[in-house]
Amino acid sequence: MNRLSDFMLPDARSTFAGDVDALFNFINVVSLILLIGITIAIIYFAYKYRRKSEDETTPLITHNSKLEITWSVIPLILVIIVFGWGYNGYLNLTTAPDDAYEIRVVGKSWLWEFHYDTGFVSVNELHVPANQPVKLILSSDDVIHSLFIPEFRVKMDALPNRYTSLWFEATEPGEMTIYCTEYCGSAHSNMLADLYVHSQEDFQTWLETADAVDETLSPAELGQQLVQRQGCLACHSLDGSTLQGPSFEGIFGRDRELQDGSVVTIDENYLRQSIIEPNTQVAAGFPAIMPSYAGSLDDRQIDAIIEYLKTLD
Ligand code: HEC
Ligand SMILES: [Cu+2]
Repeated sequence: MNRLSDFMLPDARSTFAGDVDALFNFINVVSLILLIGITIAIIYFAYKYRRKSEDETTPLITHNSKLEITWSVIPLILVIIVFGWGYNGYLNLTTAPDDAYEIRVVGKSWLWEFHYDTGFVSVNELHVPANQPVKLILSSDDVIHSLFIPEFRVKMDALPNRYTSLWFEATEPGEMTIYCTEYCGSAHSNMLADLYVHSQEDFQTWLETADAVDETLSPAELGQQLVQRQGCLACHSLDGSTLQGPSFEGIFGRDRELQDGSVVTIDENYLRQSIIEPNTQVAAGFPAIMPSYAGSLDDRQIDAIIEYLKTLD
């Protein structure tokens, strides 16, 4: 924190973050003044009107109109200011400009998918242009999630079977973290995404090349990249530790006991099936919570992931 406007909050990096902070600071300062004033008055009156002798009687006071009107009207004015200011901010926050660039966001237990107008989908990675309004249209595949970008001061629930939206305009390029702020199950705290704010030209370049295949990568290298980018590591470790799902360490060729008690050897077909239709063969001792990647990974990408998993021994 190096400015008053950042008090208790991360750097403000969207066009309306300044407004949100100003209101937040106003409420804090007013509360502080009232707290100090009322505390001093209580201590002072307790001392001034203390009982001074045994036979002193309390005077009978029923009311004092001037005082009562003052202590009703001052808080009323403060509350009206906070309401008006907050309502105005709320309208700004909920009304996206018509020229906003739209991105579809889907929350799943436990990853974030971002769908761009080119058809490209990125997982746990959101790319946006700076100095241009961006509108996120959110929904959830399962339970309620909530998307939070602290630096932009925006947060919105992602609900199953209903769309919600939020918008922002980033003031400068940079990297930030997106959080899920609705407790959504055991890997809730891993449900993070990286936010990349590019300059407008860089964003166009990124969008045009995002789904281009890097021909210089070997299948295993492409697979490694996909496993990192598709959110697999939120649930699968590479070091043998058990997260939500079994570790990928030494996975290929291992025996796998399934929920129905049968034992299979993990081969290419098992891996492929696990990625496309995870719930048809659920590993014993694990919940059937893996999202299906059918439709979001093509054959070439699935082959690459299998090649990569084979190298992990
Ligand atoms: C939300 C958590 C989650 C994510 C994300 C996830 N998985 Fe899974 N995965 C699981 C769970 C839980 C299991 C075990 C239950 C089952 O077999 O369905 C599993 C099972 C598997 C298996 C079978 C492993 C074994 O030892 O039997 C493979 C292979 C697999 N996942 C691959 C992937 C890949 C590749 C990705 C990313 C493209 C991925 N998973 C993303 C949760 C997840
Ligand atoms: Cu969540």
